[in-house]
Amino acid sequence: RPIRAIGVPMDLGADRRGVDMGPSAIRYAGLADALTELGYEYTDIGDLDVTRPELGDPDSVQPSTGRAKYLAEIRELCVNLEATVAETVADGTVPIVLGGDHSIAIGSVRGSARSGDIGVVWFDAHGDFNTPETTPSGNVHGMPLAAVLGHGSFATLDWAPASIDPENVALVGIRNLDDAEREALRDSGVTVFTMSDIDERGATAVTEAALSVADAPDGVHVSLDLDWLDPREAPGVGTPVRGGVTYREAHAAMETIDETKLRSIGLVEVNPILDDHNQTAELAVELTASALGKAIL
Ligand code: DIR
Ligand code: MN
Ligand code: MN
Ligand code: MN
Repeated sequence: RPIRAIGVPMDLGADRRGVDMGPSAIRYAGLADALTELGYEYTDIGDLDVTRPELGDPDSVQPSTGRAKYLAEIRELCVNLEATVAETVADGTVPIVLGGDHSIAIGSVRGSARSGDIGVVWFDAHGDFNTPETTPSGNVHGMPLAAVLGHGSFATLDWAPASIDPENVALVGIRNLDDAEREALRDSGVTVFTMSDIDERGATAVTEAALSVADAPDGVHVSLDLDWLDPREAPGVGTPVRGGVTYREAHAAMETIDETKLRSIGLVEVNPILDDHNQTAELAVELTASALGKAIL
C-alpha cells in the first residue's frame, strides 16, 4: 500500500517552542527507509505552509467565548491539511502526518473522516479535550479532540465538528487531565483508557479494547502524541508527564494495530530542542513501523 508523508511544522499550539522541527527530525530519523523496508511505496510531499509564531497574532481572531491562541493561523493550516489528507485517502494512500504540535490533528482527523465512517485512537498523556471555555492555557494543542467533536465554542466555527461518532473514539495512556476537561470527557461518549488501566490490564489488552471501540467501517485514525510515552523514553516533548508507557509497552501497543485497518496516522509533539540526540523522533519512526506491520520475527 502506498504511504505519503505530509510535514506540518506547526509551532502555534503550545508554549514550549521547537516542535516545528519535528517533521525534519522524524525524516532524519529514517522514516522513509523504515517504511520502504516494510514494502510500502513511500512518498513525501514536503511541508505545508505554517505561519511562524513571530508573524502571527495570538488574538487576531477569537471564538465567541473563551480563548484559543493563534486560532486564525491554526484554522488556516488545518483547512489546508484537511484537504491534503482527504485527497491522500481518496487516492488509496495512507497519510502520515508529521507534526508539529497536536493542534494539527484537527485537520488530520477531519480530512480522514471527510469521506468515511472512521474511528480514532488517541495515544497521549493528556486528554486534549479542553475547549476555549475550559482551557487553563489557551493552547490549542490541549483542545484538538474536543474541537473535532464540536465541543464548546468550536461548535460555532465552520470547521467543526467532524463526522465522527464519539462512541468510536478512544484515548489511551491518559494521566493528566484538567478538572473541567475531566468533567467534559465523562459526558462525551469518548472511552478513556488511563495509565491505571494499562497497569491493571497491560498495554496489549488495553490497546485491543481501544481498537475495538474505534472499529468503524472505513478504518481508524491513529493519533500518536509522543508524550504518551514515559519521558525517560521520549524526552523530546514539550509537556512531559511522568508515569507513561515504557518502550516495550509502546511497541506492544503499536503491534496490536491491524495495519490493514489503519486509514491515517499522525505523529505529533516531537520537540528536537528538548530531545536527547533525536531519540524521540527515532522512537516515533520505530513505533510507526510497528503499527504498520513490522514484527521481530
Ligand atoms: C493542558 C496541557 N491540559 C492544556 N495539554 C497538553 O494546556 O490544555 N496536551 N499538553 O498535549
Ligand atoms: Mn500530550
Ligand atoms: Mn496531545
Ligand atoms: Mn500489526
